[in-house]
Amino acid sequence: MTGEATMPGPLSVDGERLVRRLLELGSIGGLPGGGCARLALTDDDAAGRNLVMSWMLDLGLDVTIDAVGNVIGTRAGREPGPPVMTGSHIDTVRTGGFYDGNLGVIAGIEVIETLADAGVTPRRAMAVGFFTNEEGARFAPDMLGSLVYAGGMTAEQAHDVVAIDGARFGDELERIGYLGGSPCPGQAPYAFVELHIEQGPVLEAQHKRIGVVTGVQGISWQELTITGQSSHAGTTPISLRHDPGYVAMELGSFARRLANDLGPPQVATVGRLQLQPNLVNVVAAVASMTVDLRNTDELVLRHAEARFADQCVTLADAEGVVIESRSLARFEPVTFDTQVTDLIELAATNRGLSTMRMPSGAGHDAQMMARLCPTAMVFVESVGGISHNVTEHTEPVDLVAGANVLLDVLHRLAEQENPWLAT
Ligand code: HGY
Ligand code: MN
Ligand code: MN
Repeated sequence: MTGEATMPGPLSVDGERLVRRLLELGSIGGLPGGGCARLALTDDDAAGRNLVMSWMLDLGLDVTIDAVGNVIGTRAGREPGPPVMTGSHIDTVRTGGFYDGNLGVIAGIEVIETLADAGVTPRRAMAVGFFTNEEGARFAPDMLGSLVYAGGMTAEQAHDVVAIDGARFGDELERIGYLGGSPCPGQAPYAFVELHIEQGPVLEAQHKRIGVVTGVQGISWQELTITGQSSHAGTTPISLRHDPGYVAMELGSFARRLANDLGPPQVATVGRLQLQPNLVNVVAAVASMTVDLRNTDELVLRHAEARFADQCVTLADAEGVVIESRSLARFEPVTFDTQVTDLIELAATNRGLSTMRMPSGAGHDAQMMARLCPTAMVFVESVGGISHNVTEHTEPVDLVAGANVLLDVLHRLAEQENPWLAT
């Protein structure tokens, strides 16, 4: 690694301001039993966007909005050139917590504000962004905004995506006032580092403070529409049925058996399942379901997809139903830049924080930004490994520790000579 092996000086973030903003943002779309719901491009998402943008503008950042609603705030450096960038997302799932995505955005603002408060203007510009529709819960695929930013989809294609509630992406973006004029793909940053909660049980189980994220596992989402024959639940003999509800449940249990058969890190999830007409005494006419398959190994993921597809053919033949599959998202595993992961490990160690290297089970905007520049992620612990659940929690001490590691890494990247030359 060229350049000095030390990290910047003893600056630290304002932990009280960081936590206060997380709770303030979390109150938007707040749910009665705790947690929050800000599905992408809803009015609650718009309110969250407005609040975070106000913090960026109050900080004096140059704020841009692009053609899919990605919002980026930039503070100029001493020299011209691409910014060191951080960020994440502020849209949530329907049963979201206060930290998934939000931490990376608010910590990014906090880092820039801490440097500005200290009168420090790094060599390179620094930028913090929130990307549209990272969750993919309302519009598929997930990471849609950062995918467009990185050139993996056009803004026009994104505008025509239809939500699970029938709304069109471009119409909703315009309705909430976030159809911006900045071009897509976006500017390639000098480097991208994302702080995020782990959302899993590993850091807690291993008693480690900081996750040095080495990459993101591959993701395969498909939506199945299973069409059979609706009939009377009492009079129709089993041998004469063409029951999509039965097939859907068989496929759901097959997915679990497949994951167990392949072993970790293979996972399989049926997150959505709907029957029509969904009545107690009617054999369903149609079943629709989603299947989420993930693995860190692309070949094993393809093998899992193939075995699942074979099971669909077998069941469709046996039950006399028709199964149509539509891909909602398909991203191969991503490996992050080792120079950036080394910096994260050094920064955490210099702050006396224990670390471990680990892949991410969840998808993140960083996996898209890795297409543009050297990229990596910082994880902090999720209590009980719980996320995508209103009880999601990360202790303030860990929120602040993660933000300080982010501060040191971004500051180092913003000051260093060009380290991307071969060492
Ligand atoms: O699905 C995911 O992994 C992410 O939360 N979008
Ligand atoms: Mn997230
Ligand atoms: Mn999420």
